[in-house]
Amino acid sequence: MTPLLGHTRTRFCARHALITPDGHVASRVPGIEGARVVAHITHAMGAGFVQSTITFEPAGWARLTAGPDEYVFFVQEGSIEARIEGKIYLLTAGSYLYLPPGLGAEVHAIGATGKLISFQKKFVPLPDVATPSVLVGHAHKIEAQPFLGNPKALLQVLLPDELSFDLAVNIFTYQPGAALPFVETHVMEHGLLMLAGQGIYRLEDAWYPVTAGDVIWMAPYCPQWFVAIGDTPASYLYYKDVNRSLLAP
Ligand code: UGY
Ligand code: MN
Repeated sequence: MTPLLGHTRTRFCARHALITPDGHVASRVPGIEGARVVAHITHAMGAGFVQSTITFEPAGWARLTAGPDEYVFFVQEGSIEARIEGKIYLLTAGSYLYLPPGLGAEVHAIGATGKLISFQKKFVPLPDVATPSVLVGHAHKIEAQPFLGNPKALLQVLLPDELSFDLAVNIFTYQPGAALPFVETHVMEHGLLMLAGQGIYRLEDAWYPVTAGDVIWMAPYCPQWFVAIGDTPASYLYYKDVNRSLLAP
């Protein structure tokens, strides 16, 4: 269908944003070549983290220098190779990698292309708690747990539920008709990518139809609620800051 010129479902508000694929514009990012980088959520909009999509061309690469930031990469499509401290990690669709602060990495696609969802933030250390190490996993190996007892809303927690991690990245999968049991309002911030299916996301006092490819930012205390609709399950990948002092660092 021809897109309706001048129309978009994208909404950008002070405490939340819905960013739909029709409006994506790539950024040139130092240290990344031969890849299309779309910065969905950044400090420029008031967020405490960065969520981007990096789509590699065959000879593309990203070189991340060691610094105070940590990263979680989730492979959405294709195969990706990451080199960290001389070790090679092979990632396929559904795999993810945690890169702790203080380590550099070189990342590229193997084969035609590869698409990474990247969550990046400044790591907040805790006294007497060791910084996490590099971690690689696959979503298929993570058990799906009923969310607050609902077997039609399944949560997969990709990173260890340990104090050393100051961020969580999870996958939520809902059967059509399943919903969050209440409108959540919490101090934690979210960045979200719809992976599959459709639903209605309530953000503050607005209700948005959402579908695969949509990105959502929820600032701290943004009231939020979701119901899956349509004929197939809806799932989303999302970021959350966790496990740290409630006083600003
Ligand atoms: O982890 C969460 O806060 C999750 N229940 N939020 C959400 O899906 N919007
Ligand atoms: Mn939430």
